[in-house]
Amino acid sequence: MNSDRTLGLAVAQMGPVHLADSREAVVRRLIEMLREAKGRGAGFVVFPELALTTFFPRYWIEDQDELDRFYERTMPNPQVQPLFDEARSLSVGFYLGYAELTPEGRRFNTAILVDKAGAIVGKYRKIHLPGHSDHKLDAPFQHLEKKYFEVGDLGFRAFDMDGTRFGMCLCNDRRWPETYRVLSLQTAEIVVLGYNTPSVNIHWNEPLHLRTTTHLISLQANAYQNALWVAAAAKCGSEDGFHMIGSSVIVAPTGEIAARALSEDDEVITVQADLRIGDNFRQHVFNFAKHRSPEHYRLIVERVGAGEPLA
Ligand code: ING
Repeated sequence: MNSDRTLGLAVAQMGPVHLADSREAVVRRLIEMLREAKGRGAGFVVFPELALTTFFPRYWIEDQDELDRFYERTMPNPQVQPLFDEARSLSVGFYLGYAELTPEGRRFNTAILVDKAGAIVGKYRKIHLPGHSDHKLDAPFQHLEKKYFEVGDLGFRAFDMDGTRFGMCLCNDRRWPETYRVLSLQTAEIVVLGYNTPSVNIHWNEPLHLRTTTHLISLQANAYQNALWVAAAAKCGSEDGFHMIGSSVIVAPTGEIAARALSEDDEVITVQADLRIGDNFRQHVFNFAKHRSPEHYRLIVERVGAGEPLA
């Protein structure tokens, strides 16, 4: 039997971050949850997407300086440094989502992987940007990720950290099977992600419960189909009156939910994740080398939108 491969894994769900909340106040909340996770035996903590600010893509913002307030120009930076310092002193790694403004002026919805020594070992820029770029005057709120961010240019990559192979993604990426398959083809053992998911669908009258249902189906199915642990951290609750779903979860490679947040506030959930669970599924069920036939999957890469049946 291979050695003990247990990862003390935590998801730190965040309650609302309002427009008026400072980064300093948010970072204090993150540090508090990091300490709680450590106290419960976690060595790695997943924070949400865009964790440092309110979910600003809900607003139509024309003033560039006002919009730039929501982005980080450097990472770490003085506001976030206390989180890096505390994580290093507690020897805890973490995933953090934030809005990135590069020195060249490019904007991405970004996440980083930080190891127990406080070093950034991986970066990911969101590829599946949902929503729209036009101003929907009749909508109760906007979803302007296609206006405020570029499509990520770093691809889906797996990173080795503290003896475990991590994949990262962000929010809407979790709904696309390609995300997990590209990562599991790099032998990722765990995929970590943050999300901000509005309860209300601005495109059609979707029953509210379906937001949580489709969120869980996406994580559980893809965890099982790729023999992955999946840890997903919500920023949730009502941000200045705009509600987002919670249901942060840690899902095992069996597809089963190993832990789930119960509130819509700051809440830490933890699992002593046995990474060996994925081994059996990779060997006996989703043994890619043994069973896959990419010559029959070509449409997945060759086509963007759906088209005519193959001749
Ligand atoms: N939010 C939502 C998400 O993917 C969404 C947007 C919800 C798209 C439901 C489609 C269906 O959870 C972000 N930020 O991607």
